[in-house]
Amino acid sequence: MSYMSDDPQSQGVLMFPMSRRDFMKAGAAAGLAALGAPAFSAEPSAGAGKPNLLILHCDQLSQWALSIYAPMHKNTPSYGKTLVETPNIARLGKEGAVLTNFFTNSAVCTPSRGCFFTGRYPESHGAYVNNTPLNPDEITFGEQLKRHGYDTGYCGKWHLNGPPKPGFMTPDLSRGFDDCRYMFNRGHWKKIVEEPQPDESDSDEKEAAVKGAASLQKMKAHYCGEVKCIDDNVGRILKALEDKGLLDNTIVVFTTDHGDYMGEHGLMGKNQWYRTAYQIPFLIRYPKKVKAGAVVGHFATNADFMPTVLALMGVPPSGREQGVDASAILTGAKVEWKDEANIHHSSRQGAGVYTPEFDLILRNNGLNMLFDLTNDPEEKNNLAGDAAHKQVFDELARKIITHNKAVNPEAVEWLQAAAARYGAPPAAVKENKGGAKAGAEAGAKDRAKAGGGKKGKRGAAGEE
Ligand SMILES: [Ca+2]
Repeated sequence: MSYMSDDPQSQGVLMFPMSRRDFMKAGAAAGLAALGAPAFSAEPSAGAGKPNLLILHCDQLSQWALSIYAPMHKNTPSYGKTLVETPNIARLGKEGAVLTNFFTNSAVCTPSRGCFFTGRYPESHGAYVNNTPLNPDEITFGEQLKRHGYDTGYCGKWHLNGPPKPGFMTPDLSRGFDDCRYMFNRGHWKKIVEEPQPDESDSDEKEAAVKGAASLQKMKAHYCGEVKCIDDNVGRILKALEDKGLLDNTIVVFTTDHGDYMGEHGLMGKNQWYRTAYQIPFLIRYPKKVKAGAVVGHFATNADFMPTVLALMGVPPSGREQGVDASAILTGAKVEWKDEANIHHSSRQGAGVYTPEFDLILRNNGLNMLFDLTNDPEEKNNLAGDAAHKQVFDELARKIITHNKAVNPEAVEWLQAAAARYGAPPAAVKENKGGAKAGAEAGAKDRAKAGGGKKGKRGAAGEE
């Protein structure tokens, strides 16, 4: 997680009707300043009735790290505690909607961002693993908004242009985001200043097994400090928009590319198989269409974002999107809705589906994973191979295969083979680390193919 006020990798995406300059000057000045770019100053835009769009897109931010979400995880005591107060981010949820079941389709940087910006799944948009560029013919929502009269801009990390680091972008590379002066491809530049605090940690033995409770506590403290920094600057952005009279005509979205394991399952980082790195924050404020205080429990994913936000803005989709328009679940309209999130691991050795009751991951090594969320919300007891759950396993496996036939046909053969291995011994937690190793190895091959960088300290197919 990496969004800091004095940190050039801080993230944000800006879309404005009519006059980008005026909006940047008037509305997003504090936001840009918070994002590490210079402030602008001038008069507000008339806006011509069309909504502005401001996206605050953090890197590696877990739901449990935000105070509006933490109480919603009361059934998962390993991460259902408020560790840091984030009132400004909470304001977006109180004055707009908070989505409790919003997921990334892939829990690592590049593929997640590809889904978010194109509305397509990783193997379809081409950026399925870190440091691999989008296919040349992908259309981002930035490009689509530009085609429909919007001025567009992007500040911060992009990570969809291959290996260059930092790789400052130019308009010919920026995929529809015209103002790309402060848009760079990848890299993390954190600045953390420690101030000793009283020990209020209740780290458990499992966490201690990761690196030692003291070390974990320190990492959590750093993480929460960065989260607080983000929240302070979200407050500055909202105040600036409010002061200029632009807030209510601006769709403000706050989300991230993926979450962060902080000791859960004995893991650190992301890009594994468990839900907590995939179930991410998503808040949206737009009082003209989104009712204040709405808590939306329906499932939606990054691949749904582009068709959804375009629908809210009255702009047609590009026609290439694979995700679905979820605007009805935000506006409260009655709609038939399928509560499923499709998961694509960047190793291309695992694919899954999350549902309200069960999560299933099919893996090419046969170590499938099935969890009963009702009775095991922290996903500690793998039921793959359990005779009593064969019916639900088969049903979910069919969903995974059907989805992948449409968006990732190369995987269908091994997915069918994995689904047929129902009798295989269930994967224990330590075996999952083996899975992570397999993922890291596959990711390393992919990076080599893409000309990418070194394996990150925490392994598992890249560290961004
Ligand atoms: Ca990331």
